[in-house]
Amino acid sequence: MKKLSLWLCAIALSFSSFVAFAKDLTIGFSQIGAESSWRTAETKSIKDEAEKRGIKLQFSDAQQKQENQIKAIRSFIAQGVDGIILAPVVQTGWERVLKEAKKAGIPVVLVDRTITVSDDSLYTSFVGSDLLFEGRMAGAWVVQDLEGYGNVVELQGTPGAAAALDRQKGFKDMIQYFPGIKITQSQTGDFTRAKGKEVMEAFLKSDKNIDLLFSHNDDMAIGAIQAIKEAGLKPGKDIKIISVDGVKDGFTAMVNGELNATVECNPLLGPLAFDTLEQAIDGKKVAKVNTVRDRIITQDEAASLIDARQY
Ligand code: GZL
Repeated sequence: MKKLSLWLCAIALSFSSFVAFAKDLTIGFSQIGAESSWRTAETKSIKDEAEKRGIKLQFSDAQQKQENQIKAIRSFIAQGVDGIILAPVVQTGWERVLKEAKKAGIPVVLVDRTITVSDDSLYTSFVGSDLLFEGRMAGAWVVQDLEGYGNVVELQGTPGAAAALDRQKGFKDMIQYFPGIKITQSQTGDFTRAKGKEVMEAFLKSDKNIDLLFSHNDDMAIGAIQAIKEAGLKPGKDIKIISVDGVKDGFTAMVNGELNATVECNPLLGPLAFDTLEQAIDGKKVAKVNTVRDRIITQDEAASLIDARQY
């Protein structure tokens, strides 16, 4: 009997110390904004996970501006948070503020977009998708769908964002071997529906000979679908469309036959981001890069998958 009560005490103690440990944490989260349904799904995942772990989350929405993210990080440092989660709007310009976080001994975990720094000890870890892979998957699908020949227009994401730069690079990596596939127009739609529609309208006005649209995210593709329909054309048929993200509205567009395929980019990064950050806070070694697996989803399988989608 005595042994059993000792065991029970030990288990209770270890559990309470874990809960106590997680409960006392304060984490700063610098989010880019709310430009797309993907972004709002990522924000929800991180907020829900913080709540589940009893972590106090200081949330900052940068309204797409890097200077607001830098201000937020400085404020987290001043508050003495235990860790920082950063979704970096663009790839460069982070050295100085990350040196300040490092000097303060505060680990920084990047989510969803990578950064370029001279010293990668300035951040603890990256958690997110392989954005280059996503571009390559889209490029491979386009080569096959166009059978090596066709005019492509491209809606780019936010200028300077890793998600735009890497998806564009990955796409070009694949189509470079097929000179019959030409990117005739390419412009940023800033990852938003409104801008995606506006830019697609301009593409259609200046060129009637468009076979396919490659959009760096579903939200811009959904805006472009509106523009294509208003131009009296059938999206998904007259102009094929492939995008990235795999959000619910992208699945609906595929079920409606207006989007042909999308490369999934999972935004539910909360659990992995906090696992990584808590290990770092606890002084444990963590992997520098934690990529989540993505895959391409095509129109013919969308109907069977849409009900189970979590975002
Ligand atoms: C990808 C992420 C991108 C999404 C867009 O990791 O940074 O930003 O693809 C979002 O929908 O706006």
